[in-house]
Amino acid sequence: MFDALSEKLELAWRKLRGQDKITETNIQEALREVRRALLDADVNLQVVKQFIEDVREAALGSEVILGVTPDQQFIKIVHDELVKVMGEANVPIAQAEQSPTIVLMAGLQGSGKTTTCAKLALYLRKQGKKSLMVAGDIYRPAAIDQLKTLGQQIQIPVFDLGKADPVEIARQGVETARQQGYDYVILDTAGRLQIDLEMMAELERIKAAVQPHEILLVVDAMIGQEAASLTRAFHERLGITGAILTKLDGDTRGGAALSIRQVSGQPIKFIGVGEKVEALDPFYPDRMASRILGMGDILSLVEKAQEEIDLGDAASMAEKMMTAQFDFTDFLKQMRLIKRMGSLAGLLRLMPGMGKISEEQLQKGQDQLARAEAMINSMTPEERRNPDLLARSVSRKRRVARGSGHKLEDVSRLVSDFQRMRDMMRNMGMGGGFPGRGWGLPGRDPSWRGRSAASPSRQQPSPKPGKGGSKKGGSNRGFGSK
Ligand SMILES: Nc1nc2c(ncn2[C@@H]2O[C@H](COP(=O)(O)OP(=O)(O)OP(=O)(O)O)[C@@H](O)[C@H]2O)c(=O)[nH]1
Ligand SMILES: [Mg+2]
Repeated sequence: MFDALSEKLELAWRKLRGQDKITETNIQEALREVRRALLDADVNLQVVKQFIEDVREAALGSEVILGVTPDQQFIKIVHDELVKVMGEANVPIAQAEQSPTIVLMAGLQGSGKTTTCAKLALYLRKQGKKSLMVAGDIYRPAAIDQLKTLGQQIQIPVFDLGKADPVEIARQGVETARQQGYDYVILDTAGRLQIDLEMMAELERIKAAVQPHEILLVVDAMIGQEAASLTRAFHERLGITGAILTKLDGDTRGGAALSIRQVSGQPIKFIGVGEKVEALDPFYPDRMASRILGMGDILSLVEKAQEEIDLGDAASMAEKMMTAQFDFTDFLKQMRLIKRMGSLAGLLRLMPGMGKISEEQLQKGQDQLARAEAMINSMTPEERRNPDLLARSVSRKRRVARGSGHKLEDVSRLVSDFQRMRDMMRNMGMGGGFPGRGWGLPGRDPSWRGRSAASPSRQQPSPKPGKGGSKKGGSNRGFGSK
């Protein structure tokens, strides 16, 4: 799901990639792409306008984060704003002080009300709560049977009075639940093709009669743009307390999720993700934001980078790289940092576009790093500081090979790769192509970091900004990757 939206947004990130920081100018275009993507995804225009303004403000006011690139940082900002629009945290279903908690389902025809009654009852049972479902749709011929069948399937009782007055059915259903000690009573109601006044009036009467604790608007995610006006109409008449967004498993464009909260101020509480009765999940704004952005889990990468990277360490590493003093000891540090941040496989999966990397490729990369580490561990401290010692001496290389259980040519390749990379850094006057590059780790782009607000005292006269850092394909150039 949300594929269309995330593909569009991918463009926005791409435009920021290779830039060295977020500025008024380069953000213009990225914002335009975000705007277009959201509109294409059927997000309501008003919602989009407000959203873009919020993102612009947040982006321009943001501090550079060490170890992540501007596009990654921008994604994080957009993500955080999405989370804000959708309501920060999950809001659980109401629980009345005195049982039963009365839940009224409302929504258009076919939005999933009846199915969701059963899903909710099942969900609540897993929380140890007993529910009674009430068949309040007397208009559609098979509606009562549909609810009963679902009830049998999950062994949840259904209260019905056949084709009686829906208000009376609701009243008696609630009364029965009260007498029989149910925790929840879930009222199914009739849907209509359009938001018609009669249906609203009936819902209002039911509301007045039973005073529900929870009025949940069931919205089919596929209605996109329409979600805004639908939500408004129901909220004005009925005062909804929340929403359930259904059919998110289908090929939807996701816009509805953004509109509901914005328009009503009420949270989405659950999402329907399939036809089966088990297919109901609590709604988490942050997860939904990640899904909309389709960026794997790049946000946790940014957060990890924020947490894990020792700022001082990163800055001195950058200095070393600029003066090409980077040695095997630093390399080892970098690798340990990668390890601390989780497995290489895990890390790569967090990267946009890396989701499809094969298990085999991942394993290979991981093995290569492990091999390099083993070899470096077999070096003397002197050799680590001065890789040229190894380059000049076959017997040293042979010792390292033996000590680490590798072949002589493995060690030779590690050393020559390392030297080549260091020469390259020296030539550019700055870092490039060492492990960690392209993974958003320190050293990715020292010129950017050099200007970081977090280390003003370490500012360097920035050498040819971005050159090494923006070249494509560098991340494949690590040790032993030939
Ligand atoms: N794929 C998918 N299908 C769903 C979901 N929720 C409901 N459906 C399907 O949508 C169709 C309509 O669901 P109902 O529960 O009958 O909808 P309703 O709102 O009660 O419809 P009316 O009673 O006619 O107003 C059924 O075929 C359900 O199986 C969902 O989350 N995912
Ligand atoms: Mg129904």
